[in-house]
Amino acid sequence: MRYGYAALNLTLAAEKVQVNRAMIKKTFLEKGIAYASSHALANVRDLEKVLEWNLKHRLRFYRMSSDMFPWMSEYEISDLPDYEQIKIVLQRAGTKARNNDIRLSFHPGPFNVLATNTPSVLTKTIKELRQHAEIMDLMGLPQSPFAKINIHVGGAFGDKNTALARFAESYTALPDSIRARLTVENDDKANMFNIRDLLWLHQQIGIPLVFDYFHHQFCSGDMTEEEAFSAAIETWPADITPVVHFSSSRKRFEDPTAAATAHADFLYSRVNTYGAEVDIMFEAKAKETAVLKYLADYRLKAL
Ligand SMILES: [Mn+2]
Repeated sequence: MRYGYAALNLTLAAEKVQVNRAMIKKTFLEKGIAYASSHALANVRDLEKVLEWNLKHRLRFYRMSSDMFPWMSEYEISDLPDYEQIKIVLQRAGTKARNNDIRLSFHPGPFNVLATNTPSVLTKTIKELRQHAEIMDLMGLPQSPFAKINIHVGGAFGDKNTALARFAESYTALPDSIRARLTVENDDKANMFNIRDLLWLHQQIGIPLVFDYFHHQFCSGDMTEEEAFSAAIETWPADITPVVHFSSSRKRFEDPTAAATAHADFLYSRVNTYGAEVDIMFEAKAKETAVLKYLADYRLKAL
């Protein structure tokens, strides 16, 4: 069982270790890819420091920031002036991950919609997914859902079946480096995609499903948590530990005025894995501090 968190490490951020140095579009247009390149190099160097910290605290699951390369949809990573150095650092980080059984993943943003019916959105989505896969390839991470790239289906517009069919069609045409890593997650809105919908997709194209416990409360498809959990983890290849997402309600535990779907800073209940072995991605706003508190609260030991 691996425990993980996403992108920002708040403890290290206080020491200016940062994996997502960004810039506004105007700055990017003025300063060009040389500036983006120096940010990217600084980001991947700090990725190494985050992995080192994670290892020290035995957190062997980590979602890398999609913002390591600012405005990457506007260029090719290999065109960056610091590409050779970036490559060396990424290789080193990937080797560290492999040698220490650290699982690394990505979760590209919601604007990546394989189910879109807008050709320009599909083109941009494929480029962005390809670049996520390229970073993983540079790190030497496996082309399998062990190094998963997780997305949502999106693009329902009131017609989920058509969107699922479009997703399947786009998926089938993807290059191996993306397709072999892609996973899909259940949504947090009743009119979006629940595990039942995604099971249909899995039957068509074989894509593994990431079960998000919190989302399931808003979009259950009339499945119990255990039914949805069990069905989702069975979609994974036998030799790869399934991933689940867990978070607590901000509204219920921290701020009654928060949106119902908002994630809390910390984690307020213990994950029920129904006896199965899974890797847990904690989506808590207090990041690694929330995970360490969770482990202490429930007297769990990360190995
Ligand atoms: Mn999630």
